[in-house]
Amino acid sequence: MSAFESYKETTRLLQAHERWFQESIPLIASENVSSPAVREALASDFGHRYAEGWPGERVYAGCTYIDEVELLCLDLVKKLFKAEFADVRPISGVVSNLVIYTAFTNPGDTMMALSIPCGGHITTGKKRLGGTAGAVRGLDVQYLALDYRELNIDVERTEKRVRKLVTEGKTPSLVMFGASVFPFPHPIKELADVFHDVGCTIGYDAAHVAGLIAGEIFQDPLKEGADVMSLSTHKTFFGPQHGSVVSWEKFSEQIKRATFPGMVSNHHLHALAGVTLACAEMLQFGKDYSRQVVKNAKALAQALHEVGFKVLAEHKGFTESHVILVDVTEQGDGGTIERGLEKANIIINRNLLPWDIREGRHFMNPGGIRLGTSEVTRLGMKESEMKDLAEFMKRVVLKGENSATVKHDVTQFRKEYSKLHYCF
Ligand code: DSN
Repeated sequence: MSAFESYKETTRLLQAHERWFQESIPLIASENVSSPAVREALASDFGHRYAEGWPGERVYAGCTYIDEVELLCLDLVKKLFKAEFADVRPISGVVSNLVIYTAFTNPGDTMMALSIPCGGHITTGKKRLGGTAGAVRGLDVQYLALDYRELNIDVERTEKRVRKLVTEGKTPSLVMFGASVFPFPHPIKELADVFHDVGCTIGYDAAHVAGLIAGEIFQDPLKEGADVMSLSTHKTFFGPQHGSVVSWEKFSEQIKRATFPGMVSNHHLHALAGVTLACAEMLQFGKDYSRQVVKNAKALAQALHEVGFKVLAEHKGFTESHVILVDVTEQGDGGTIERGLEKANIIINRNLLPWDIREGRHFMNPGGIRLGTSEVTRLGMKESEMKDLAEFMKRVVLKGENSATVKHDVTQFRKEYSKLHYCF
């Protein structure tokens, strides 16, 4: 392909992708869409500039307006998360977690977190699995115990594990609450003393639930005992792809230093401007939005359950967040089902169930699928539409209907939901 043909082809692919997503039902729990104002910020001149350092102490000239935006962003983030201190420079959730590891641990330290099959994120993974905490920061990752039925951290077993680690001379210096499969608030309050009493810093990865925390519909980690919290700004929080760390004033210097010069040089100023706009949107519309996200997740879970899917945690209403986990082992495997739904323009992701590895399943063909309702909520869908989504999924997965027929109906259905809600 010539240079110009490659150029044209890239443009064509971008347009084809946009069109496809406008005709699809987006149910990936870690995704969302940002407002037109945020998208405009992403294309602004801020994206061409450098601003290393803290506002007012930059390494470059030309930062007059950038500094003002960043100071606004800091104020808004502190307000939304009721935090004494914020650093909005980490450029992603992964980088935000690395800032926490750098600020609060030394290589070789023990860190506790959920394992990946139990919903943990790759950033909290062990070295042998290539996880960020183990492979990049050199931490010895030990697991928090998960109660499979409750889909939440088991307080009693975790407490025992901490005591055992202390007697083995492996006292954890950091625990990371939070997860990528995160249907219920984690027991920070119940475990805060257990960790603090052994000198362990309590971290919380709010990547998935930041929008729900800001909307005051989920737990408030800092109030419940967390020392520091990392964010992604683009999952339930509906900004551009970026990160942030919030904490208490007493930890501000070590976090600032870990971020710069530790983890970022430039901090993607176009994204920072987008985050600032999204924070203002969240402040104005976040309570209504986050309540509807959770209502939709519960309604989707209930509707899927009623049409015949095995949605986990039925006995506790399936979820208190944006995410639900479905066991699809009776229908096949998560990988095949993900591909089948994609052909019908229903975009979900396959997911390990906590017991999958033990039962010999693999992340390519796991026993589960994960669904999230943030993006469909932003598109204006409510509880009644969740029944339509469950019906589409039933036709593909349970009835084996031709994907092309369902795709046609999904495309027609999506035409009613082209406007973005919860923005100015
Ligand atoms: N892997 C992403 C998720 O889907 O949860 C987070 O980075």
